[in-house]
Amino acid sequence: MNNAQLFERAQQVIPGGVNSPVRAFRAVGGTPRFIARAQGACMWDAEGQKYIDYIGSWGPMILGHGHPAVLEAVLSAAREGFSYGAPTEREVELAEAIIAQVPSIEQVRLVSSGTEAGMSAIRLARGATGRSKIIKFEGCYHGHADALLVKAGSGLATFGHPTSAGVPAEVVQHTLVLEYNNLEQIEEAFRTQGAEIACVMIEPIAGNMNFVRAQVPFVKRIRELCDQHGALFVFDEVMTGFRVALGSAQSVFAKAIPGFKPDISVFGKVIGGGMPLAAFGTTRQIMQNLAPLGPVYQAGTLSGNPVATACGLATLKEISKPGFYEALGAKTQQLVAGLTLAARDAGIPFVGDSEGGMFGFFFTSELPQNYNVVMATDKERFNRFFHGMLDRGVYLAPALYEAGFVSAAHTDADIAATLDAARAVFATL
Ligand code: HOZ
Repeated sequence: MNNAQLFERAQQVIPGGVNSPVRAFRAVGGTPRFIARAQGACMWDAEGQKYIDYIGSWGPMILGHGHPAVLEAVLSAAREGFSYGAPTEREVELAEAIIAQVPSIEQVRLVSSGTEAGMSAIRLARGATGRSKIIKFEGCYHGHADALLVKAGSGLATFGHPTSAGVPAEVVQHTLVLEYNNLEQIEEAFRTQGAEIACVMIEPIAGNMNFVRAQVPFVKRIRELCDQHGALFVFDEVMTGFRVALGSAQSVFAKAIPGFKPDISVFGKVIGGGMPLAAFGTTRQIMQNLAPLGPVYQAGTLSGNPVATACGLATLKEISKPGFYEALGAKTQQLVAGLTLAARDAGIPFVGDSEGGMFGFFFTSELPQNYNVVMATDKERFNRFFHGMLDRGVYLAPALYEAGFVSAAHTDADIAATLDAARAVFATL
């Protein structure tokens, strides 16, 4: 069956034909590609068409597809059993491996998805502080837990509105949504409601509005405000964790803000190496609130799954090798610089940015600082670029609002082929 036939068939039995909305290509139009297999930096669809993959399963595949050491670890773990519902040594090893790279956390709880980790982090923050209110930022996505599917209210004094049907207004009444990188709003929120705020949750580099960095003074000030008011600072590193640096985005901010640490960190994607695995972690003291030690409940049948932990551990072992992030970061920068140059040569307004193996680009002339500015960039041009690249065998994220990912398996030839394709497409825009 070809992609169109598979999509038609899928729509009969799966809503929209997909198990996660962005895969349906609604933002860019056209027929989603049904992927048959992947190896290294490439994927092949049901029609045998090859693509250079810059999604990498939306972040996890930092080593590329089918890395031999990871594959071997997964196959060997699978032979020993898929799931036990009982503790294993490998979970301990993975927890130790995560903690070893992230000085802000002393303990982690392993779960199965970023949504679960984010939701549990919020519950933990509320349980530990005894407070209800949480602050998030417009354009940051923290999974699809009810309390986090919120858009900004009409003013700072008003709490947000649900962004999904099925989420009662009462459920989001404790969620305050502020503008990303807006210092005045966060100051005002703490000045008026500081004693009630359990936590501030942020994507330190937002990967769900393409690629937008939280500015250093913004992060620094949130840290100070949380400390002054007894609120917890939650870094959602589901995308950035072990992706932008071995120490994750918090290590990048710690370079600019000496001693900087968030209180709670949320991980997913890379730590599972492509298997369903995520985690949240913090100090031993805050973690004491979690069941079975404390009153904050959290559990999961597949949490710490033996095959997923094998995949995660093998991945962490590879990415911990000296020089890994230097090479990955250089390759990603080479891609973004090449795209920027090609766009400039074609006279097209274009800006890009990257950190480690994560990147983004916009059809506009200045890097956006918040969601509204991202929304004002040239979406039609992005969509034409996306399809032009796809037709030439380059698979970018099928929406302007998503970050891109480079893997260690991308070769210089892959980057060169991508830039050749981009030059050809820019000429048509
Ligand atoms: N959460 C991803 C978008 N930021 C989509 C994941 C997927 O469709 O696989």
